[in-house]
Amino acid sequence: MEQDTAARTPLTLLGLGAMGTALARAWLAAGHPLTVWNRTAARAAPVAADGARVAGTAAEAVAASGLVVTCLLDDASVRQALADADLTGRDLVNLTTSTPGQARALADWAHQRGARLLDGGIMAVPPMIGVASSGGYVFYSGSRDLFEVHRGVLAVPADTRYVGADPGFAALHDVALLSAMTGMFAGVAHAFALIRREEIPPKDFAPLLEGWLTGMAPFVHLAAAQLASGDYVTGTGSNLAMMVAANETLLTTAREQGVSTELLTPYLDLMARRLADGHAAESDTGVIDLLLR
Ligand code: FVH
Repeated sequence: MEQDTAARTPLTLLGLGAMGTALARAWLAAGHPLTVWNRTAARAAPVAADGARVAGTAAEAVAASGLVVTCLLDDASVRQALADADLTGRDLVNLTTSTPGQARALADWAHQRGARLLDGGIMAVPPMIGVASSGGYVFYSGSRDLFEVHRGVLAVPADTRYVGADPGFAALHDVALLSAMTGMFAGVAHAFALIRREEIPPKDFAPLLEGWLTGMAPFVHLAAAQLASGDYVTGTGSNLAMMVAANETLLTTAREQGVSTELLTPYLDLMARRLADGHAAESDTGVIDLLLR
């Protein structure tokens, strides 16, 4: 995180939920003059006590600063909040979780109303905001020049990662990482379910899970190299023929332990399909091709 003490940019923040409040506190702590608005006015009281100016309406908040950040529930709430505001000449930074398509459409919508838009995807939870060592960061996409203009103030709450001129790219990176996390959580849920009825303390099992998942994580680099070359065999240590055979053990163990296989079977079925298509010597990188429609 950076903190440009020489230039304390005034800015407006719409949205004081858990994340918006954390962002507000970080900017106030760094000395940036901050105007805030929240649909439920009472939620502004804590940041007002920290020095934020509270606007009565979203339009009034937008009028207060050239840089306007939105951190609201979803795309629809951003459109609603900005509906009556004059966006002429404003630089909007949308930190609301969106789809790539929503981000692109919002950039067009903002442009038609005389504003420029950067879209962001927050890879952090509220306690990580404003904490330099937390590892949290925010993806940004849209105009590189616009990003550079506001880079200093945007870097106050969390590190920044610019990922391209396409306004949808921040959302795409965000959702891709969240999707991978969802798959990991599904695996963790299944693993805990397998041991749940045994005398294995979950607290003893948790470090084993963490270590194994951490050890397996570098597979992403093999997958990336294989996708780049189109050769899914070179570098493969565990081939599909072996893994599909081993998958029977995973399924049978689940049944023995009285655990549903519903989290496992979608992925195992794809592996079996790829094997049936004649790719026994590959890693499971080929499953990625089966997902593309
Ligand atoms: N909190 C988290 O862990 C994640 C981390 C990654 C990024 N997400 C995204 O950040 C956006 C905001 O999340 P949040 O945690 O602040 O969410 P809430 O605490 O539920 O606050 C929601 C705010 O949105 C306002 N709001 C909702 N609907 C409307 C509307 N129609 N018009 C205007 N404002 C609206 C709500 O206002 P109120 O309920 O207090 O009146 C809150 O300010 C989000 O995209 C996450 O996916 C957070």
